[in-house]
Amino acid sequence: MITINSITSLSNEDAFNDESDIYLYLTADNEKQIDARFWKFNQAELNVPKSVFFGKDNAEFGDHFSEAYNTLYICMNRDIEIVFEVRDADALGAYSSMGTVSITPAPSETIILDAQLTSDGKAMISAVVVTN
Ligand SMILES: [Ca+2]
Ligand SMILES: [Ca+2]
Repeated sequence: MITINSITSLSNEDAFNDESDIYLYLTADNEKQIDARFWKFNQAELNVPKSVFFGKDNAEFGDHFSEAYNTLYICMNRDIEIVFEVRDADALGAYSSMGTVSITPAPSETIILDAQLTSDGKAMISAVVVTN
């Protein structure tokens, strides 16, 4: 179970210091689970955590969810790698990576990312991953 609480931009990735248009690209075992269709926030101010709710803000597919939620239930094999990548969306499906956080939870483990810096320090992720 993966709950995404918030994403914070720490870097303006667009030209002329324009604010990043952040979304989360999440893979489990190299399979895409979450992308800009689920949630995106355009023009995210620096250092302001943005709460993630699927379908809200600037999600590319709009709000097709019956209620506000931010938890994904996926079937995971043991010891698979989950990669959280924060991206700045650009035109025509292009993007700039704002770094990754990678975890490989053990069975029955709870991993809490509490404003975890991404690999290049351009964003922070708050999320909780619980495995059975
Ligand atoms: Ca922008
Ligand atoms: Ca952008």
